[in-house]
Amino acid sequence: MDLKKIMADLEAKNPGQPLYLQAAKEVLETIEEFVNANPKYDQYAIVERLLEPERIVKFKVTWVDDKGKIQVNRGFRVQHNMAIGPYKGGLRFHPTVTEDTMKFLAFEQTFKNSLTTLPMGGGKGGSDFDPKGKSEAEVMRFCQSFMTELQKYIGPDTDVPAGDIGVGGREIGFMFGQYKRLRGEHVGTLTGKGLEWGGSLIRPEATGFGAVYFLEAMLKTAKDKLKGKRVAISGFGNVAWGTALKLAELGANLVAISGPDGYIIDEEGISAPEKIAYMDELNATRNNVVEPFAKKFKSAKFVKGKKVWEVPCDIAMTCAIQNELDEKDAKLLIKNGVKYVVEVSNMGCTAGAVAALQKAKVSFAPGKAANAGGVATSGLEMTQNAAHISWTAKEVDAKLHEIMNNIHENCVKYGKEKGGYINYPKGANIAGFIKVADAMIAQGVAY
Ligand code: 2IT
Repeated sequence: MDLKKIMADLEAKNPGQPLYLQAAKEVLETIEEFVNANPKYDQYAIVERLLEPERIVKFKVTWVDDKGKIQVNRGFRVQHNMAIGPYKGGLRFHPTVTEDTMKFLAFEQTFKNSLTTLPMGGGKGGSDFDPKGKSEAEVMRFCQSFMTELQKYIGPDTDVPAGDIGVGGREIGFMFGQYKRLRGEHVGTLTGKGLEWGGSLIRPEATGFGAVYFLEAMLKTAKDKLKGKRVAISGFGNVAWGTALKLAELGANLVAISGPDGYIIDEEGISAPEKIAYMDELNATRNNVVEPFAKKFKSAKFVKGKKVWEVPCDIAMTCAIQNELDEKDAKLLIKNGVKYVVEVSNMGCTAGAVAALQKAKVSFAPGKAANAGGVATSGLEMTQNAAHISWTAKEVDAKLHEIMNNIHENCVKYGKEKGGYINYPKGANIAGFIKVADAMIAQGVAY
């Protein structure tokens, strides 16, 4: 493959989409050598085909706010690749959502879902709707309007959305209700459902649990231990919450969490059940501020307007949003002795940050590997729905753990370099690519 030419064509075809170009470039640079060593991929133009989403649906979402004013938002669903299973991926409601955001996330999702070992293709959707400050009735009206359009394009064997930033159990409930009303079917078209109506145990915790299982595997490979390690994470949403729960259970010392308003440092550690439960409570308000945490717990201090990456730590985990850790942050973390950086948000680090971390031989896990536990557990929810059964928490957790260990093994298999350093992004991208690429070849020139 001619990387330069492919990137130049991609830039020309996708003007004003820096996130998509960033995600694509990272993958292309890491699979180049592998693709060139296996000529069948060029022969079938797999790379060029993977760079074009199979379908992008873009639609208008109108709704009436509590004051009776009509609001207009944009809705999206990017159906990126269906080679190994129905499109699968979350819905994000956040003011930063654009077609670019959706395309990068759907592209990442295809590789991530392939890594899970489960039969799921890649998709992503969402809206620029901002849940901040909206009443429950407004959120419900928005979700109903959004689903009225989206339902034309999804189904349990075609495309199965779930949550992401701004979309939790409440929003999935409103959307599921509307889907059921319009289609007259109670099926597993959405994951992240409530337990009483088709949801899976452990799904709310799964992204964070999976990331910590992945981290444990990284530590084990480096002959190191999680217990007592000083950890800083960004965010206080669903993903940060699950991460904090598992870190506490395994004896790590979580000292910092963050929000868009600044960060919280708590030298007593954020491991007490009431502290972690309060993260979830704060998130549920959708007010996007972490400051109240310091008002509630005496040992916690709020640092306004600063990034959490200035806190000295052994382990840093991004649990908020894309590009939240940049090159400057990476260099400060390195200076302060960081050993492991785990992307739990999708593309949490900028390309400059990843390069700096790898140059300093910091062990770095990309989101598509480390955060795959969320979608993997969604895959387990789909299986339970299709078979009309429900597994126990222990059963789901054991499967999740096994999946994360498997992803880690695959990263090591394809990412281990001569000196022993593990290039996790390379390993994840190659392992994810192989399954999708080979399925595309087997299925002929379909997409
Ligand atoms: O980024 C992700 O993998 C998710 N938001 C979860 C997607 C899913 O289908 O559970």
